[in-house]
Amino acid sequence: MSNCQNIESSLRSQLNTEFIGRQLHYYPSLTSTMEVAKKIAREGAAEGTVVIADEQTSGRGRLGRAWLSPKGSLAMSIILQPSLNSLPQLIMVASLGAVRAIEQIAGLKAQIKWPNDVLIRGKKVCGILIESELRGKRVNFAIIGIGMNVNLNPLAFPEISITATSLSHELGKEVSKTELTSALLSQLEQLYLEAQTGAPIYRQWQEHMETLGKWIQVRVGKSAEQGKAEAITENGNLILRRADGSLAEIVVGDVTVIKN
Ligand code: BT5
Repeated sequence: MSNCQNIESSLRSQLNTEFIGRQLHYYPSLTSTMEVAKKIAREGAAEGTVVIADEQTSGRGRLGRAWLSPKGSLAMSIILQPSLNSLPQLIMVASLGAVRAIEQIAGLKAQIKWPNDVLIRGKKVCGILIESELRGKRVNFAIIGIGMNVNLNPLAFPEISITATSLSHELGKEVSKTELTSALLSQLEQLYLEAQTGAPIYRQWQEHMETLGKWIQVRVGKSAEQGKAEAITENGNLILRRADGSLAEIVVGDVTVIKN
């Protein structure tokens, strides 16, 4: 049995999910799991289909940014068919699932930086990308992309050495990627099903949000807003209180903390 089949079959045997990961496409190396997931979603892949790669050669973040995924990182995309109403909750499902799986398998406390980063001790350990395609008022498919630094040395990668961390770097030992992936898929399934029933996932999300209560700058394209991160809405938007007391509701952006 090749190493690739080994990893794939041990992951299959450890899966505790009903539907997420039951269809599993495993690759030792890929350009980006998002590309393959999108292609097979358009061809009608079942809900819960997972595309997973040991390394990506053109991993991507938001807004055309690059996502580094060398061997030792976890890169996967999950195809879902949420209701239109619950689409905004996918980012919460994904980041909260990552926080819980990290705690469960590595025993580490992780926090969420609005909107899509998972941090340990202020450094990025996991990034999330959501892409979706609508057909009329229906979600044709949505894809959750998750990249996590599991067993890698962030100091070996100059692009991220200052801002990133990994589970092995924090723990001083390696973590089983199979156990982590299986735990993550279980957490995602549970949260996704909760979100579909209309449960208020944002409350739990908010509890892990390190951004709240801080004085921040949010960059949206070329413009920027400053204020205190005051609350999260049900849809995951950030409520910012500006210095003059007025409120702004921010849907997307990049946050920099100015003052704790
Ligand atoms: C993200 O974008 O954080 C979303 C990353 C999603 C990656 C997954 S992996 C599986 C799936 N397939 C893909 O091709 N993508 C998804 P954003 O918020 O735009 O953050 C990107 C920024 O994070 C970069 O500009 C770097 O500064 C930083 N970065 C890149 N690689 C990193 C890494 N491995 N660890 C920590 N930070 C990283």
